Amino acid sequence: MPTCSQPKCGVAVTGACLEGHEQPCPHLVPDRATSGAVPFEPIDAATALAGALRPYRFHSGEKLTVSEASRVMNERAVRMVFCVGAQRAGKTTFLARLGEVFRKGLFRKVRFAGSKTLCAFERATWLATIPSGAVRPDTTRTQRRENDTFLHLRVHPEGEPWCHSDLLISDLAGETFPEAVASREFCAAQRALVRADHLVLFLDCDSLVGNAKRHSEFDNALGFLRQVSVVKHNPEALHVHVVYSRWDYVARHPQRQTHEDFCKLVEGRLTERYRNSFASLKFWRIAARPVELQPTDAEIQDLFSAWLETSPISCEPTINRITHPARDFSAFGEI
Ligand SMILES: Nc1nc2c(ncn2[C@@H]2O[C@H](COP(=O)(O)OP(=O)(O)O)[C@@H](O)[C@H]2O)c(=O)[nH]1
Ligand SMILES: [Mg+2]
Repeated sequence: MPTCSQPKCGVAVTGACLEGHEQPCPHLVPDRATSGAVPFEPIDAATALAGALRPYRFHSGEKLTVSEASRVMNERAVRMVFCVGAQRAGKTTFLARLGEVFRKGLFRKVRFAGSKTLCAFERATWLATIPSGAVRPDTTRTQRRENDTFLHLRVHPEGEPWCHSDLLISDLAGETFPEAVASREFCAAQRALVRADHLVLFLDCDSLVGNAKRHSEFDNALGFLRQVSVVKHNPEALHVHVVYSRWDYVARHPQRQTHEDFCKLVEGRLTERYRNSFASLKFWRIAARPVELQPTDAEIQDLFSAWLETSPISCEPTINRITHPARDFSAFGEI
């Protein structure tokens, strides 16, 4: 419908000209849709249909499921990190701290380039924030059903924004760690472990400084590494990082030296036993949320950088993606 340049004319609504012109009125403004002022692109029906049918996946922001992680791995090369240790060893807090360090731009050499799981990172940090109302910083307990779910991080080296690296990080619920130590079948069923490039084994310093728990903490580490060396198809490609977590329990202990010596002893025993079983075996001292001290951010960054130093498994698919693989959840290898 044409409109009129005269403000009081109702021709666009009623069709009646204000000045009574029967011929086309000189004040009329042509209808843009019919005048050809903005031409429409003719749309090929096949293209339109293909565009409409192509799925676009939105993520909830929560941890990725196995099939979502599988899709990410199918699209690009990914490093898989598997964190394991006793309940309350500080695994989730460590991951929350990683997210915080990135969010605050504190990382020295690496920059944040995206994450499909920002809500999950926020959730891990929430009870340490003032708005949460928690009396003191805490972390919600990781549930058993969260096993084989994944945090996602995409980063790039400082000054090289085109050079992306993707990481998927899984955190075994501490309540299931005793099962992992005791049962080979349980370990073999953890897809994050079977696919992992990096294993981060947490030894809780709160347990290491106590006579009652220190030996079982060490035995569990030995036992778990034994299971890993059996269930991994290629343990010699796995990088193992042993983290003395909640390190402030050692650092502010009156007998600090005694406990540091015990950690050295553990280090020696594990190295002697597993040096040749894995691609590498390194030890870290980390306090992600220490009492009265600063988080060991430098050590946390070094551990993260060590994950990036290894090459990711290439995802160049030689065959079509297998939508329901039974064995290989990266979905482009075995069925
Ligand atoms: N003293 C101390 N406490 C910590 C540290 N990291 C985490 N925590 C606390 O230890 C508790 C258990 O941590 P969490 O990350 O849930 O352990 P997870 O069960 O291994 O995931 C929480 O109350 C944390 O606030 C640390 O470096 N030092
Ligand atoms: Mg946890």
